[in-house]
Amino acid sequence: MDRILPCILILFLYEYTVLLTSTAQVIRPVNLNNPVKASRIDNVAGDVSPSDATLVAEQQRKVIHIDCDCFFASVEMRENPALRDVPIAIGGEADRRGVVATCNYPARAFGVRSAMATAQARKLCPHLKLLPGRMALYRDVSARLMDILADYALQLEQVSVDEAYLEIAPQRNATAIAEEIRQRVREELGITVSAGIAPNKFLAKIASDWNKPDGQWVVRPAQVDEFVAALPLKKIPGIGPAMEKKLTLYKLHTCADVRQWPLMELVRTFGRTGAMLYERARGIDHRLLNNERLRKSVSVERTFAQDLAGEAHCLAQIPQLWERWQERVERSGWRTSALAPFVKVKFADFTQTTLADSHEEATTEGFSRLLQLALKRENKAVRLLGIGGRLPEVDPNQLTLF
Ligand code: TTP
Ligand code: MG
Ligand code: MG
Repeated sequence: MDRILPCILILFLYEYTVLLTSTAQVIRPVNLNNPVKASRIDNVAGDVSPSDATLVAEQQRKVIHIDCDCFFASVEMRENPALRDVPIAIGGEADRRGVVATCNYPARAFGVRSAMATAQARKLCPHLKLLPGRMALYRDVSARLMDILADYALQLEQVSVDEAYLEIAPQRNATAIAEEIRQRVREELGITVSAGIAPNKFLAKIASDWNKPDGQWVVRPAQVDEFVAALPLKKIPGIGPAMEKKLTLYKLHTCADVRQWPLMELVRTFGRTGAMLYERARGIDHRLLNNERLRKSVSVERTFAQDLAGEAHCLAQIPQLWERWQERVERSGWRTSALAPFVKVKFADFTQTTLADSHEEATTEGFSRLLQLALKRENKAVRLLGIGGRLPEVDPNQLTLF
């Protein structure tokens, strides 16, 4: 019996790791639009003082961190809305010494948490409803989420199954983008996410937790100092329970406490973590986004308030979809001519069909032809229409050729 617990734990951790590695498929294309990378290139060229250029670029950075709210549980609640108001957890059964992968917010009100033994969770919340988990479904939702995020990002770094960083162009309105992302995820995926907006990854990650669930928080450059000062050190990614204990021995609890220590002292006492703490305590994080996900398509879709009946009404939607699609293609950096068009139709009874033709042109006429064919498949009213273009299959190593 004693062997079962480690086995279940390992199984869970294994699934979790597989999930992360399989979804975080990454490439590194050269993106000259990225202001941060561009500034580094300037530095190498020696046109400007390196420190000045880096400083300006970093102050201008706009990073958004997105994290799903109680991710596995959210997907389960979407699949069965009756679960929304009852405490649920995803995990192994208590009699098999299972652990909780996650739980919804009603369960959290009872103190149930991720990685807690299910037996303990049941003690805290006797009417907890336990679900076994559906990894394939979560993986699918995760991939769709990343597709949505890719529409807005100059660079995208997926860090786990339910979270990612986006670097957006400094001149764009990050608050509005985060709002749009959250709304699209709600409408298209049926789950909620929270967002943090800040000049760097560290602050964006902390900020996305600030107004969770279903919220967002902005840390503007002028607010960084104040935002960070009261932050407990255990909130800093990379500070685990052991390091927290050690910091407490030195009476270090918040970032303001750390600021009292000279860099050398921090490094002597805490090694590399000390150097990291010196920067984070001042809201500094130079890390760039280092992964960009290879996206597979660029698409837009619209769900209608009232179902559309008849081909003519559906075709009349193409110009508007086309306009939105063009904007998105432009943002993605691809050219329309490189994309193989497809249309998606969801009917009133929620069945759906997708029709693609790599020989068809991605033009309004091309999409109209595809749509006419797709509509012939079913004689039903239409609930949703989408158009999109698939990217050519490329070897990631060859991507710099494009
Ligand atoms: P998290 O983002 O850490 O947690 P969460 O999305 O469930 O809740 P929150 O609203 O606080 O962000 O993890 C994402 C998913 O990863 C989570 O839904 C289930 C899975 N997971 C595990 O399987 N084991 C774990 O120990 C943790 C922390 C998460
Ligand atoms: Mg989450
Ligand atoms: Mg997460």
